[in-house]
Amino acid sequence: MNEILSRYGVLKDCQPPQPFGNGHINNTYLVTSPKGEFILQRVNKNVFDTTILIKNLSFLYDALYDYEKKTGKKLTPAVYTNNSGDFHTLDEEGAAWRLMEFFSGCRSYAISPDENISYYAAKAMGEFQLFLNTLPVEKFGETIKGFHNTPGRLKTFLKTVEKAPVSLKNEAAEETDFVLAHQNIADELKQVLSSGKLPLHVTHNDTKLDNILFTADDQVLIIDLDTIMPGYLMYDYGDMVRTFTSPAKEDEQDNSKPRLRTEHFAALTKGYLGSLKRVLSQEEKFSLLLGAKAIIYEQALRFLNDYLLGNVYYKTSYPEHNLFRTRTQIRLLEDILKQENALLKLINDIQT
Ligand code: GN1
Ligand code: MG
Repeated sequence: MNEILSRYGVLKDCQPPQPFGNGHINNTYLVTSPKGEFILQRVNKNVFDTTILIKNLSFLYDALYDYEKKTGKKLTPAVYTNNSGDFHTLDEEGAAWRLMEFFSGCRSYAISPDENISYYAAKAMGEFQLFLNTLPVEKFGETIKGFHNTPGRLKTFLKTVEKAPVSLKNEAAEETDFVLAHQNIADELKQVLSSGKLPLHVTHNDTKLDNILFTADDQVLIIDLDTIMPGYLMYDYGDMVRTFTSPAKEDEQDNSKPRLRTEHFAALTKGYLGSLKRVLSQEEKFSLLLGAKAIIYEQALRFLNDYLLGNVYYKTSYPEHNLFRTRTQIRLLEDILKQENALLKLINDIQT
């Protein structure tokens, strides 16, 4: 790591980096030097295509800094260039590192504590999307192949089930049955996407609540830009529904807790639609709830898939971690399915 640190002038005489944050994929550190505090991050090269990621993000950061200058609005923490003038530094294993601005006293949330947080977080995500809408889709490659291809995730899951050890399959029997019984969500999605009516945009694709920072001086900033690639708005909306509305942590073990809090659903919808009202098509608006169902279903599939594979993708603290995560997704999805029509009406009636 010293080799990496030495590439940044602002890190001269820094103290040893300290692990920071709760991301499931990358390694993040807080570094203190005489010049201040910084966030250092190593991108997981087993998950992301590093070459595509560096290309996407170099294009994005240049456009972003122009946009921020023009609009006077800061959207994300700044990224420092290294002593060769690049945003990313490769280590000897070929993994990309980056150094970012740190905001002392800033907050992020695993559970939304009140409706204002849900509203302002979604509003900021909508404003970020207005910037993403200025970018040409064809400039962006897929940093993870088929990332939000829900039918593709289902196929992968079916293959995993065939090969998984019987003991794990038995533990996860109920959850597997649920996933198999709800394949219609993937079918509905296929149908809507094949109609060709939904425009492909550059989207964030990982809009969970703790990827949104609230700084001490009331800025709301978007982080975790590695999954920015072509996608559909409904997935970004959907991941906000998944992570803002439940009063339970993603890995809550008490299965009576996950549910959809209607007031948070309304607040985030108002915030997101408020930012995007001038650019959102009618079809996109109709697709939003499907995005929530699809991404929660997909997330259940992904956690369960990882459990059956022996926990190879997400960071876990104990063997059943991914199984508990699967259960919270299933509970939340069940709650949404029970009130689908009311939620559709709510989206439709929101005044922005
Ligand atoms: C991962 O990196 P992090 O923790 O922000 C994952 C998301 C999942 C999320 C579930 C690249 O996000 O897709 O929705 O965990 N990121 C990747 O909490 O797989
Ligand atoms: Mg994150």
